[in-house]
Amino acid sequence: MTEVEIIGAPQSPFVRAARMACVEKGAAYRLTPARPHSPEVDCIHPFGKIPVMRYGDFELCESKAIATFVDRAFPGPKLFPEDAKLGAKVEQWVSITNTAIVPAVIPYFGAYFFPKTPDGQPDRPAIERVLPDVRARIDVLNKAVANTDCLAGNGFTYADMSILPVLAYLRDLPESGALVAEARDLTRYFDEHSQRESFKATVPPPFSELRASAS
Ligand SMILES: N[C@@H](CCC(=O)N[C@@H](CS)C(=O)NCC(=O)O)C(=O)O
Repeated sequence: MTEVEIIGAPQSPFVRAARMACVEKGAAYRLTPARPHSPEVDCIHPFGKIPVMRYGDFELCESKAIATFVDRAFPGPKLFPEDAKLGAKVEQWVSITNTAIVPAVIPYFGAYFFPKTPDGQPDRPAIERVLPDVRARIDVLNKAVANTDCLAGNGFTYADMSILPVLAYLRDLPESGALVAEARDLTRYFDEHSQRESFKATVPPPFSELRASAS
């Protein structure tokens, strides 16, 4: 049977979301670890971003496109519901995650995982600078799940798969972890969905391994 090949570093939240989509659909897949801008990525993504995907001779890039393909190509629960309103809500939240949440939290993650400090310690000035933005995103997400089990209605969809890998990092880092802990609804949301097999089966190795492989 043809396997989906997800190519990218497992630490990337986008790679994890694509892998979660495969697990949720029950689609056989394998992960080929690769960094952004490596030859195996550059030959599929015009800007060298991860994840990219191969299925037989079919190649694809961009995490949402990959999840959409997996959703349509395999049986199993819909990651993007057919219902017009629910489907649109999934698109809405994936878009918000990709355009307003990830860009705001990436500098915070970078200050911990790829600090440009002389001793390699977390970049405190950068952390303090971006914290208000991080706090605002956590507030938005807390409100979004206040009266619902999932981001788009009560069913688990690709909207949730997009945000959970980001939330996992926010939970793990000190300042954002404290903010998430105060955000009761978001904590309930995370605690519930982090029990899913797709989440547990895609826990990434630490970022330090990615740094070590680059040096
Ligand atoms: N819109 C892309 C974003 C993917 C993305 O930005 N991946 C990061 C790793 S988390 C990357 O490849 N960064 C390298 C770069 O932007 O040059 C997707 O959804 O797949």
